[in-house]
Amino acid sequence: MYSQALDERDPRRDPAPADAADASRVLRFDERVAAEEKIEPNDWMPSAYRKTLVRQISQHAHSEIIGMQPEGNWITRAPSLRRKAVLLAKVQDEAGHGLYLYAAAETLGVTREELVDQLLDGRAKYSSIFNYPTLTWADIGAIGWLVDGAAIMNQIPLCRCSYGPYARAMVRICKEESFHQRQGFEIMLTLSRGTEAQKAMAQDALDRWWWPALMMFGPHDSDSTHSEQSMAWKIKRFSNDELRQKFVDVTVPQAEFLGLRVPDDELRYDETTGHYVFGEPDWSEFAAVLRGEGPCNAQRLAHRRRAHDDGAWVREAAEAYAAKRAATTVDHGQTHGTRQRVAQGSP
Ligand code: FAQ
Repeated sequence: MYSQALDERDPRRDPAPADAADASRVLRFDERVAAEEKIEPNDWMPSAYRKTLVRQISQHAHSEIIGMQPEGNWITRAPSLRRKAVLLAKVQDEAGHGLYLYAAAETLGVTREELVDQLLDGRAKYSSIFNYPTLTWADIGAIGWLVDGAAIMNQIPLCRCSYGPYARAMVRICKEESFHQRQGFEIMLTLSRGTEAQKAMAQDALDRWWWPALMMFGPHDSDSTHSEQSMAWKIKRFSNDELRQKFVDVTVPQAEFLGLRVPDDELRYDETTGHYVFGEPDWSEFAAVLRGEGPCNAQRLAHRRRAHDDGAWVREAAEAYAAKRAATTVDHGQTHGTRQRVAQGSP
C-alpha cells in the first residue's frame, strides 16, 4: 500500500546507525511503547512501525472516503427533509474523517498525493464493507447501526494507539461515529415499529449487512498477518476475533430489541462463557471482495476516479492561491525586514 520510498529508510528520521546504536534506539522505543508514552512524528521509530502505520491509517482514510458512496446514493431519496439533512451531515462527517486520517498519515513522511494515487490505481485496500450496494432506505439504517457500530468497536481502542497523531484523530472520529450509530439504529427502530412492509425492509437489510459487517473486523487471528506485531507495538489493542466477538455480544440484544432476526442459524447464547456463539462468515466471499471482485468494487473505484478528475480544477485553484499567498508573504516579509533595519540604523 505504501511506496517503495517508504520501504527504504528515511534518512531524516531513521538514520543508519551502527548496530549497537540501532539496538539501543529500538530498546528505547520499546520501553516508551511499554510505558504507554505516545510516539510523535519527530521521534525515532523502527521503519516497520512507520510502514504498518502508513498502511493502516491510509487504508482507514480511503475507507472513509469510499464509504461516502453507498450512503451518498440515498441523499436525494431520503424519505423526509430531516432524514436528508441528517444523512447529508453524516456523509460530510465521513469526508472529514478521511481528511484527519490523511493528515495523520502525512506526519509519517508520505504525501497525500501518493496515497490518493495508490487508491485510484487500485494498489491500496479499503474496507471490504463499502463494496456492497445500498438497495433500499433500510440499508442506510443498517449501515449506521451495523457498519458504524462495528467501526466504533474497532476504533475506540485506536484512541489509545501508541502513535500520537492517529490516536488523537480517532478521539474526534469516535465521537462522531457514535452519533452515526445512533441515527442508524433510530432508522431501524422506526422501520421495525412501522408497517409490515417496513419491518420486512429492515429485516432484509439486516440479512444482507450482517455477515459483511462481521467481515469488517478482518480475517481470523490465525490468518491475520499484522495483528501480532501491531498488538506488540500497541497500534492494535485487541485482535480481530476479540473485537468481532464484542460486536456480536453487543449487537444481538439490539436486534432482539428491534424484533429482527440475526441471519445465523448457529447463533446462541452460551451461559457459561457469557458470550454468543456464532457461525462462520463466508471467507471466500471476503477474499473475493479483497481481490476486487465484490458487487460494487469496480463501480466504487470508477466513481472515485471520476470525482478526482472532476476536482482537478479545485486543486489547481488551491495551489495557485497558495503560491500567490506565499509570494505576498515573502514580499511583505522583505519590506518589513527592510523597515526594521532602517529603524535600527543598519544599511
Ligand atoms: N477490508 O493482518 P490483518 C468505517 C486486510 S471505517 C479490506 O488482520 P490489520 C467508518 C488487511 O489490510 C472502516 N481489507 O490486518 C465509516 C491486510 O492486508 P494488507 C475501516 C482488510 O491491518 C462508516 C490483510 O487483510 N476501518 O467503517 C479487511 O492488522 C460508515 C490481513 O489482515 C479501519 O480501517 C477489511 N475489512 O487489521 C465510513 C480501522 N480486514 O494491508 C463511512 C483501522 C483486513 O497486508 C460510512 N484498521 N484486511 O495488504 C484496522 O483496525 C485494521 O487495519 C483492520 C485489519 C482490523 C481492518
